[in-house]
Formats: sequence, structure tokens, C-alpha cells
Amino acid sequence: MSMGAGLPGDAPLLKASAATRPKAGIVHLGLGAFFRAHGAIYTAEAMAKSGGDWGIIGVSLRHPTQRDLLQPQGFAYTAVELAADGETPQVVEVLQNVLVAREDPLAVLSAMADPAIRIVSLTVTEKGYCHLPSTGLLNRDHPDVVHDLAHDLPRSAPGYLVRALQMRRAAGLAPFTVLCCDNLPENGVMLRGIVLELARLVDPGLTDWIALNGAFPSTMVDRIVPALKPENIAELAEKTGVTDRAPVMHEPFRQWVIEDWFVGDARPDYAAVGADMVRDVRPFEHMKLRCLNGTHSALAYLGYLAGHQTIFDTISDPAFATYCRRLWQSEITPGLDAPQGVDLAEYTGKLFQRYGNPAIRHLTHQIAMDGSQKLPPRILATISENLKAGRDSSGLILAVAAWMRYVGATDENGQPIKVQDPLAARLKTLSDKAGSVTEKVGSILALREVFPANLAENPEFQKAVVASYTNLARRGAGSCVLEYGS
Ligand code: CS2
Repeated sequence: MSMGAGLPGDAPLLKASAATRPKAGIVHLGLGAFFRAHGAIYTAEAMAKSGGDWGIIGVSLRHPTQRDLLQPQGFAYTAVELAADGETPQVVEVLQNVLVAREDPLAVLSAMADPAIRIVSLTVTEKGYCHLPSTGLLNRDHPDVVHDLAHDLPRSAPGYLVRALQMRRAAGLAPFTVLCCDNLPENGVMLRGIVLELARLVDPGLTDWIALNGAFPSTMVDRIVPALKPENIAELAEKTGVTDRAPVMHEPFRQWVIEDWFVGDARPDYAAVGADMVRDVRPFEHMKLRCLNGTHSALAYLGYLAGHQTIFDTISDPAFATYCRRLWQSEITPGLDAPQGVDLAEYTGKLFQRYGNPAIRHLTHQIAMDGSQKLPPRILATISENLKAGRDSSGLILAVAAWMRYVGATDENGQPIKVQDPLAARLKTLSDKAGSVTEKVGSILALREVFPANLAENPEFQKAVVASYTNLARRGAGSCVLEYGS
């Protein structure tokens, strides 16, 4: 008997059950945990239920990690549902292959230009679209865009879409449907605008062809997927008897609302497995982005500064629970048009229960990432509308000030914060060199890619951010949150 007998290290590696993998119909850009715990599962279920060749070729744009972990397992992986009363693992076999764009861009383009591929879906996170978060338009100065304009082999996700569509047009094929699955407002409309603009710069004739023949459905995606902890792998192996080096963890809840607009109507039977196929995603997406992602970000910055590690820890603090509920009630939902048949009080009540799932350890530090990209759609849009309508925004403004504190990169105990954000270096410099709070806030509000002019230049807003920042610096996040609820 070996020393390690019975230990997880001994458990054999997970293997795909089928000798042949499903034929691919989808290329997915950005093979992160979210997609593997959401869209990939819907797709596997839709195929199991209604058939179709909808296997997925996953693409990691930069790092080979996912490919290296998944390949020895035949691209099978375990999705573990984390409910308050226990875990349910399920093996997902829908990935046909994983490609790494940095290693072989041509292989990715060839896959996207293959006639069998009818959908290219994306979860490349907010910053992957190379846009200006405050306007949703292509950022022509983005280094990857500058690169893609000068080279045939792209680097950015929009660059891949444009070049692959160019190849399909040249080959006399129909375009693929571009299915954006990131948390961005009217994500299909936004991505269509970005792709058309980039196409115009690369190959003007291509633009009209895409505009005429392409499809860019908007979607609302929802499932909380905390980052994997290293011990999850050993714990899972102990439970299942097989080692999976690339599992994903997720909450039981899931929702996918998809605008029913696909090239040639070609799509997996998502409706059969619980996705809502609708004509207008906007009310769903506004509701989700502002109620869930808006409070997630607010709780992440304030919670982190107050010393809370996870969303569960944060809302277990009664002052934060009151803060969150009041944000929904007084600042976020009053300006929302609820989707037909949805009661917003019920929706946010359910959200609160999801945040309170003790099995989900969703780190405030994870959600705090990329705030410069996330704040505009999640929080700033609501503040702008509230200001116009004369509604209160003090809790959301407190969150904006907390973000400004957070990106200053020093916590309330004087410890460094590892800020992950494409603008991290600029934000830190602005924060460091300002002499006063007013100067600091003013210089950050002047970042036009984050704050639209009409909001940043509103004196009422400026004053409120300065006051909240001052308050946070003096008294700390915990006591400011407490004060808000009292
Ligand atoms: C979170 C989202 O990390 C974040 O910014 O707000 O990933 C959130 O968990 C999902 O959008 C839930 O659907």
C-alpha cells in the first residue's frame, strides 16, 4: 500500500465518457469558469434534450492553463452545485477542444471560419471588448486595437470576430451569430457597434455585409460562480473518487434571457432547458445589472474596506444587510421598468437569499476587480438617472467613493491592496499625487472613459462624492454604512 493510499492524489483523473466528442457548432471566446458553469451547461442540456451538433470549441485568448488542465481529461469537467444544504457534482461533456489564441491565432480563426460553426459566443469580461466603458464605443487607442489595425492576425476579441467574419465572407459563407454573454448593458447592441466600427477600419466593404447579414443577440446571464479554491480539487476528489483538475463551482440558481435573433435561426434548443427566448432583453438586463451587479460592486468595495472577505460575510453584518436592502428599495428599483410578470421586491428578496448562501464564498476582492469597467453600467447609470429624477443616490455615491478609496491601493489599516484593473496604475498615480480630497476626487472624475461628462461635471454629484470620500477616510467604511441605514 502506498503512503498516499486513499488520499485524493491517488484518485484517477476524470475522463470523458464518450469515445467521440460532440461535433462543434459553437466557438466560445473566453473560456472562464463563468461560461463553463452557465452557457456550456445550458448547451450540453439543450443537445441532450433536442439534439443538434453544438459541441463547443473553447478559446482562451491568453493563457494555456485551461487547455493544459482540460486536455488530459478529454475536455470533460465537473460542475459542482453549491447549495446551502449540500453539494451536487455533475460531469459536463460539451467541450470539443480548447485552443489558445496567443499560441496559434490562425487555428482560432480557422475554427471560427469553419462552416460547421454557427455561433461565436463570448465571455471575455468587460475589459475584453476594448471599449470606452462610459460610452460603449470602440476605444481606438486601446493597445490591442492598435495592434489589430496593423496586423492580419488579431489579439483582441473584437479583432478575432472581424477577421473571422472577413474570412467567412471571402469564402461565401453566412456569418456566425455573435452571442455576447458578458455583464454589459444591451451587450449585443454594444458589441455589434464595436465590430462594425472595427470592420470599417479594417475592410469597409465588410461592414455592410455584417450589418446586413449578421446577428448580435443581446443576453442577460446570471449565475454566481465563485473562484475555485485550491483545496476544492482535493475535496472533490475525496467525494467523487476521481481527480478533476479544472472543476467549476456555482450556486443552484441560473438564468439566461436571450434575444431570439440568430443567423438562419440556427441555435441549440435553449428554450427547452429553461432559457427565456425573448424579443427585448433590456428590462431583464437592466434589472439584473443594476440590482445584482450594482449591489455586488457596492458591497465588494465597502465590504472589503470594512474587512469582510466575502459577500456572505458582508451581508451577515446587519449594517450591510440594511444598506443593501435600502439600495434596492430607495435607489435602484424606483427607476427600473420591471420585465413583464416580475415583481422587483420579490426579485431582490430572492437575490438577498442568494447572497446569504453560506456555501458560496464569493470574495469581495474578486468582485472588486476591474471597477473602472464595471462601475459605469452597474452604478453610474443609476446615479445619473436618479439625479435627473431628483431621487436619492447617497448609498450608491458612497460605493463610488469606496471604489476611489480602494483604487488608492491602501486599506483602512494601512495595508496595501492588490488592485486589479486595467487603469490601476493611472488610478494610483492620480490618488497619490493629489493634495486634497477634492483634488483626488476631481482628478478621478475627470477620467472620461469611466465618468461621462454630464455626471462628472454635475456639482451636486461632485460634492456628494467628496463628502462621502472624506467621511470614509475619517470614519471607515463600517461606520459610514451603519450611518446610511440609520
Ligand atoms: C460579479 C459577477 O464578479 C463580479 O463582478 O458581480 O460575476 C456576478 O457574480 C454574476 O454576474 C452573477 O450572475
